[in-house]
Amino acid sequence: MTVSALRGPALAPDATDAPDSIEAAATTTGTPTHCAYCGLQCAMTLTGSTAADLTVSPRRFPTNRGGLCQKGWTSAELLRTPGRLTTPLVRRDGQLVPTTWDDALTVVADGMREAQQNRGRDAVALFGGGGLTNEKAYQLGRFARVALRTSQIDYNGRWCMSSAAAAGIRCFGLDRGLPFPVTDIGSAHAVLLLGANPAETMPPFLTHLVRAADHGGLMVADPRLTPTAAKALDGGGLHLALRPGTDAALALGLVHLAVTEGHADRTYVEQRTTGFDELWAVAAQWLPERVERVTGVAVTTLREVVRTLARARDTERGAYVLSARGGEQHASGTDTVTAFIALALVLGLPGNPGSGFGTVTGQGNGQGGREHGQKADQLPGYRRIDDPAARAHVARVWGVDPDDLPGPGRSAFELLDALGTESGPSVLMVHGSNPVVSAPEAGRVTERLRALDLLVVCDFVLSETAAIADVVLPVLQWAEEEGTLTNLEGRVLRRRAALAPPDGCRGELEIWAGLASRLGCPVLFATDPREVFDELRRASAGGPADYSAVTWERLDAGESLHWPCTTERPQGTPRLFLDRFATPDGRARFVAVDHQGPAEPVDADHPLVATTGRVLQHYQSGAQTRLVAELTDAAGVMFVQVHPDTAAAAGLADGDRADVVSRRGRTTAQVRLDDDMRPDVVFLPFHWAGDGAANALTNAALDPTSRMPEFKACAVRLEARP
Ligand SMILES: Nc1nc2c(c(=O)[nH]1)N[C@H]1C(S)=C(S)[C@@H](COP(=O)(O)OP(=O)(O)OC[C@H]3O[C@@H](n4cnc5c(=O)[nH]c(N)nc54)[C@H](O)[C@@H]3O)O[C@H]1N2
Ligand SMILES: Nc1nc2c(c(=O)[nH]1)N[C@H]1C(S)=C(S)[C@@H](COP(=O)(O)OP(=O)(O)OC[C@H]3O[C@@H](n4cnc5c(=O)[nH]c(N)nc54)[C@H](O)[C@@H]3O)O[C@H]1N2
Ligand code: SF4
Ligand SMILES: [Mo]
Repeated sequence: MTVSALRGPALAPDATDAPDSIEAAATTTGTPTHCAYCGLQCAMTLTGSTAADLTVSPRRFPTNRGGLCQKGWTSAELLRTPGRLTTPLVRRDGQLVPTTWDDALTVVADGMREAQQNRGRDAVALFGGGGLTNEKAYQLGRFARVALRTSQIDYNGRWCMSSAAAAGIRCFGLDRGLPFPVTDIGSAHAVLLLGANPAETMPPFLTHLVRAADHGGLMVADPRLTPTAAKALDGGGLHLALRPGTDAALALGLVHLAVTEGHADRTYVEQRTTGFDELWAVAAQWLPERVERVTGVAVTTLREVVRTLARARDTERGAYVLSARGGEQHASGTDTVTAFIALALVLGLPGNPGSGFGTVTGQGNGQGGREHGQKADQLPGYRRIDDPAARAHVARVWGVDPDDLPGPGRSAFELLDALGTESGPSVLMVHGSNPVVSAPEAGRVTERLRALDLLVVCDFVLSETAAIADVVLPVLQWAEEEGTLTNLEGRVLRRRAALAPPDGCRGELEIWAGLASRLGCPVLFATDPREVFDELRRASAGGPADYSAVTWERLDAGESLHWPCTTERPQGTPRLFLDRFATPDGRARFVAVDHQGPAEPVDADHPLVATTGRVLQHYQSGAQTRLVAELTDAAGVMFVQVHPDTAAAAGLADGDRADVVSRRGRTTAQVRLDDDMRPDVVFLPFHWAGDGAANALTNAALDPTSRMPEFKACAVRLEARP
């Protein structure tokens, strides 16, 4: 797609500079809510009373300023898709057949009980998602720890934000993706985007980059010339076409230049940080010429990046460093983000009004979803499950004995990889993820899923994972249920029901309540989201992500509330770290990390680096967007983006069908030639299934801290298909 395409349909006609409203209260003319998909959580109004006649119109809101992307515009299609599940399905004689709710829940509860009786509590596992509302993410964690008393719960945020989160906690003492409102970025004259392609992944986000782009200050580090990088070049900014997996070297080289060329903010480093000397011992080794050799980014470009950031800072026009999945989804992603933060710290950006460091959260509730306890090592309020004080507090709210709460469980890939093994769970229930398509080494994961005694999938469409399940429970979608989400800025939003739930479908709160009572759990599970939210507020009180003063009423009245929002801080905290960081001494930490590079080296058999990512029209595993005709028509078929010389060397021309082959699998894709590609890199989107699944190739090498798999670099070769 071209950059000009984004200026047209991606943004609504009313995306002007008029002031943005904050949150809207419900009106009689429609239901104000937020998009079904990504973490920007664009505001929209839904009009109509049935799925068939529901229409979407964009609503002014700070994050989207009246804009929506093509997925947002077409989001109502999913509410009326013929592919909608409306009856529970149970596998009998090899076939998924319709059944009653009572039967399906009995099959699930019996399977869970039997597995736990025979093999212990950890025989049952749960897998959640960053798209679940806050209430569902919270209740899923509670269901695991209280009703099942299993430690085996994790979620797809491990694929997404875990490295950024780990680095944020390590360096700032707290993880909130953007520690400032997204609109702050709009006044900056310099923005360095590291592995982010918002032109396709969050088009309305571009409105916040216009000023930087117009001043030649938009800089994009991406192996590909993406529409975002093209926008930077259009305005006189920079594209750093680095080799995949070399971001840490890039960051350390930029730190080196900031210091040696006199751009470090020495007062800030002295007063607001610790650990600079240790980090410098590493960064001093990253001479610009060495960085150029490793990354492929010219020394002159490196110098220009540092100068542009420092100039914007010095003239008080604002400079931001923003990270997304490109640099993060690696086996060394936590260290890479740590190095990005070191760059921001040496320049004195974080915790200064008008400048800063942030990571761009991806999923609709990617922020809230990582705070409320669906993570293996976590309790609500972003507390650690191995902290005795946290256990005591949460157990009190839940009305259970802290000693009965399980400890930390396996991380997402380790959990999926253990399924159906002797020591691993034999029952899995999935909420809001499609791992057959989206997990790393998806072939291996699919084998593990098939080895389960009981796979239960809750979804509203028959995803590839639902299709191999033993029980499929049809749940409600975004516009059919009430809830809250927390967007990429840590702002809590109301998602509202615009439609009555379709016959035959049930909300997940109701499903967990039904299972808990069938399992004989003496503790009640509320089914009203508002009641669950009130309990979540109490459970989060005193934790890092404290929601105690966020009430449903305040959200409904249109207040904008960023966590932490407490009785001491009832207006919430749009900007974090202005006075102190969330570390014990209030200072941000430089941590001495070094460049490691991709886990898997290229060799003669697999000479190219494959990286993966997204296209504008498809969302994630594609289970939802592949059902929307307008999106599938525009996106076309599964492709591999290749430099013409690389294709020619493999005997391939534009439009040919090729196999991309890694040490783990093979993916079939249409060749899309692109003169701007690095000849040593190919790119594949991961939205397609079956033969076209990019995750047949990827490498599940895990980051030692975050347990994030290496989605963004594996060694491959191209083969022409006969
Ligand atoms: N259309 C669309 N939008 C989405 C989503 C979607 O599926 N579709 N998903 C949402 C979610 S959950 C997320 S997490 C976000 C993700 O949002 P982004 O992070 O913007 O998306 P990606 O395409 O995964 O990766 C961004 C870029 O990283 C580049 N890249 C690859 N390898 C490297 C590397 O080693 N270093 C660097 N610096 N860059 C590299 C890729 O070429 C790609 O252009 O998008 C959200 N928005
Ligand atoms: N190769 C490669 N693989 C990747 C990535 C990459 O960049 N490259 N990115 C990774 C990232 S960042 C992410 S976030 C993951 C995402 O990948 P997945 O975890 O597979 O996420 P989705 O495709 O969003 O899956 C959501 C499923 O849940 C359903 N669903 C939506 N809302 C709900 C709900 O409220 N309840 C229930 N029960 N179901 C619901 C949808 O219909 C869909 O079938 O993919 C990861 N995989
Ligand atoms: S940018 Fe994200 S939230 Fe906004 S309309 Fe598109 S998918 Fe929805
Ligand atoms: Mo994500």
